[in-house]
Amino acid sequence: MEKTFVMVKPDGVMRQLTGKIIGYLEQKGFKLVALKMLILDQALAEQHYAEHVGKSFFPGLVDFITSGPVVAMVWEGPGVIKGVRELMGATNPAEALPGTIRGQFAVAISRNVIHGSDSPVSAEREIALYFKPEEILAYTRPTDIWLVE
Ligand code: D4T
Repeated sequence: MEKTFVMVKPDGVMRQLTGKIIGYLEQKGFKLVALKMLILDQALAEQHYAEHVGKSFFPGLVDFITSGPVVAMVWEGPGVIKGVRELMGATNPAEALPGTIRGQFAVAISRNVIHGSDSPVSAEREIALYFKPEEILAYTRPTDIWLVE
């Protein structure tokens, strides 16, 4: 089954939005299969955002993402990578549609509450960055027969 990496960023944790964000993805029907709380060090932050090295916003991005706890998760479900990106809304919360997580909970691009992998390649890379294979659980929910054919 398709998996994606999702992270509640330090602003989301500090603003006590973690429960709402998890609830939002749960209500959709996606399955939480791994979760941990951690504070990113400089090295992990630079690996996570390797594609943005050299951009003007990179130093601020690394300072922000290492500034407090994050909640790192793996979610599973049909079409979960694109599905989570759509539920998150546009990177810039000013452009995120009402009803999306960023549309509801954020106003600034540098404080956009949540991260989700943007492709299967990113999902695989990011999951491996935060989780060992044995930390990702396989289980069946009683609701699976009502959510997944
Ligand atoms: P992440 O990776 O955090 O989920 O965000 P997106 O996938 O939606 O967007 P991104 O990789 O383009 O940007 C990564 C991260 O950098 C912040 N950012 C981005 C910023 O502070 N200023 C900027 O101009 C841009 C483009 C927001 C998300």
